Amino acid sequence: MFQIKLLITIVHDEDAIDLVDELNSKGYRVTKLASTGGFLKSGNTTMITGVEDDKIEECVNIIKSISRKRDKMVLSPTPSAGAGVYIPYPIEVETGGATVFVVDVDTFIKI
Ligand code: 2BA
Repeated sequence: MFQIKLLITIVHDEDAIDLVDELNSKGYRVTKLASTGGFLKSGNTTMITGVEDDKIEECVNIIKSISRKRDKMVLSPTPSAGAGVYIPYPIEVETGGATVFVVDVDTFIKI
């Protein structure tokens, strides 16, 4: 008997539509949520996908094939130390391809 898992996937906004299209075309249902990264304070996309556990590998492979890593220059979110003065400095941050959580689902009900 299959167990349902929930994939929670955080991707770059620019990859989101392609990923939804590809998952849908392979028969997966997706809910797409606008989200914000806590560190960069910029938009990203969170997708929730309910799948049977034997499909996790295929789903993760689809996510891998679409999601690209990106380097981004940002101002440091934490101040450099010194005399109470906030001096932002640029840092390079690598984001994505994707952050994926696989979560057990206790019960799945469709009405
Ligand atoms: P953000 O929190 O905006 O983080 C963007 C990128 O900044 C991260 O990329 C990572 O490279 C860097 N970063 C995050 N926190 C950092 C810190 N405390 N110090 C130094 N660098 C830091 P990713 O790891 O690819 O994460 C992309 C987005 O996925 C995150 O956006 C966040 O929205 C989500 N995410 C990643 N890991 C998560 C986790 N364990 N729990 C919840 N959300 C997570």
